[in-house]
Amino acid sequence: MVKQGIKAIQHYCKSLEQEQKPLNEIKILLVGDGGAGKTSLLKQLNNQEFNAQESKTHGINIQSLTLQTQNTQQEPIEVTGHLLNTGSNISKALAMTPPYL
Ligand SMILES: Nc1nc2c(ncn2[C@@H]2O[C@H](COP(=O)(O)OP(=O)(O)OP(=O)(O)O)[C@@H](O)[C@H]2O)c(=O)[nH]1
Ligand SMILES: [Mg+2]
Repeated sequence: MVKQGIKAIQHYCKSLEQEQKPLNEIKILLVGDGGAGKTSLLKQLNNQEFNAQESKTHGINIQSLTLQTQNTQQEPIEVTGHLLNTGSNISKALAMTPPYL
């Protein structure tokens, strides 16, 4: 392409721009004390049944859900949410981790 000159490179860059599409994905990290209700909140968002005897979460669980919303032009779009649900030990470790890491 370099041999073809600057015009060919500009044309290639322009074609890349046209192929760009928004990902429409968000990541949400749920942290909090053990028993705070993180898993229950997640189940509620996922239309799953509430369990008064919910077992403790170990490590990190990742669940995805699709949300219907609108973009800035008021057009309907789908956004995929990736919810990272942490157990209390991971929550504590994250709370002590500097935010720039
Ligand atoms: N009444 C009521 N009880 C709740 C609510 N959310 C959670 N609970 C109670 O609190 C318990 C613990 O909730 P979890 O969702 O497991 O809490 P968690 O933050 O995920 O806990 P870990 O996984 O141990 O970190 C549940 O089993 C319920 O008994 C709520 O909105 N209302
Ligand atoms: Mg939990």
